Amino acid sequence: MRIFTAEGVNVFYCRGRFGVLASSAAAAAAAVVLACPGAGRADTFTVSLSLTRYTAVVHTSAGDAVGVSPAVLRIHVGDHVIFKNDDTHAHTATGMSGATFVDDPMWTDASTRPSTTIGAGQWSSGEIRPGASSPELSAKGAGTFLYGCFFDYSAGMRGVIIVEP
Ligand SMILES: [Cu+2]
Repeated sequence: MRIFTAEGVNVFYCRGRFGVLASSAAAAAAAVVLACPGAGRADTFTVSLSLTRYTAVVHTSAGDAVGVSPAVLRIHVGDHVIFKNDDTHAHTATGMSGATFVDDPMWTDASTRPSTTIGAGQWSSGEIRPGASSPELSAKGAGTFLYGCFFDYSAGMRGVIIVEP
């Protein structure tokens, strides 16, 4: 959620909606909390990784994806994501730049190093063993972020996370 103040008018943006507050900045802040359900509350989402379970090809804005559910996850800034391995061999969720799935994301061994945030460029859940889950990764900024499995990218194991303000 963000508050913009111009010419004495306070406009807020909250979970996909704009609103206007004509009161003072201090009162506006209090009003926004009431007007924006869930403001300041971070939600945690789980993405399941399994080439065995999710064989149906999902057409995303970035290209085709398999092995990830949901293939497109929509969250908000401040929310957290956990990747759970529901498969029989190890997977990762590793970030890449760009808006479409390239043929080769040019990952190196460092691309499997676990990070604490999801964002532009390189981030990763780290290697997740079958049945295990990654630590929580938090979304610090808005944007559309692509990722794939370090081991199974060429098999189409890919996903999209859309982080809204
Ligand atoms: Cu994999």
